[in-house]
Amino acid sequence: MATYAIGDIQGCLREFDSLLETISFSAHDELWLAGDLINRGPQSLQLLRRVKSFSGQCQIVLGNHDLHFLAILFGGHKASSKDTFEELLQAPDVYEIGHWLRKQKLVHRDIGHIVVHAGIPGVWSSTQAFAYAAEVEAVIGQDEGVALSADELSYKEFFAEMYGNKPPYWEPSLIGMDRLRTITNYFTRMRYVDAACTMNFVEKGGLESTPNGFMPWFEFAPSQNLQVRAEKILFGHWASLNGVTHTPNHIALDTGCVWGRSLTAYCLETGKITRQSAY
Ligand SMILES: [Mn+2]
Repeated sequence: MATYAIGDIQGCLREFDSLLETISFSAHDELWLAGDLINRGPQSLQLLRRVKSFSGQCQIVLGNHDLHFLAILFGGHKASSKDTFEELLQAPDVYEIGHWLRKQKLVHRDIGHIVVHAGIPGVWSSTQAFAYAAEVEAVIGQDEGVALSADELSYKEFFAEMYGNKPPYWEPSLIGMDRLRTITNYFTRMRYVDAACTMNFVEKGGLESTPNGFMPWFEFAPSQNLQVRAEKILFGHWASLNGVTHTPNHIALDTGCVWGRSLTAYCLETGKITRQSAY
């Protein structure tokens, strides 16, 4: 039995299938998917149907593109001209898929590893990160028709108000949608942060193009009252890193398959990396 983490598939079903074949993925193995399962690539609908059929042996964390689809389906937003999941939105099973997808997590942890789409800010311990993720997961994964108190948000309200870059940094005193949006942005959109762990939402380059006053989130030095994180972090989202972080405890899984490069599988037990070139 082995556990494999795979980064941003973005609808690249053919490469995903080929990669599973190369690693001889079997019914005894487990798959961790680091989010952005869909969008920009060609087969979002078929990819989600395939992954949904694996549910017993697959851990999924949500990425910004997955949340974007949910915000269109449940939050009243419109697709943009760059989106490629029109077939998914028109599918007869789109609501079944959407309700299943919104029950997935933002972070998952096991055997000394954490998987997350973008990252975990250095101002949070792992325990805090899981508690904050649970606050968002409780809202977006809410059971249909559940009775809410006046100060509780529904999942539809969350998806309606999800977009935005503010507040750009964490404060424990944040409440309501500002709090949930900031938590969600750290887990699903973060790349560079400054010394106050303020997110930079503009730059998307690699390590060599780090903007002045910022650093990659995984180089943020935790404050003295935070323990050094015990787990290795597996993350996607940042294709321009092309798998390179220069730190042994942060594994970048997004190697830009949808941009014509490759899809990466990382074996948690052995550390072995397997790549499938884009077709
Ligand atoms: Mn992403």
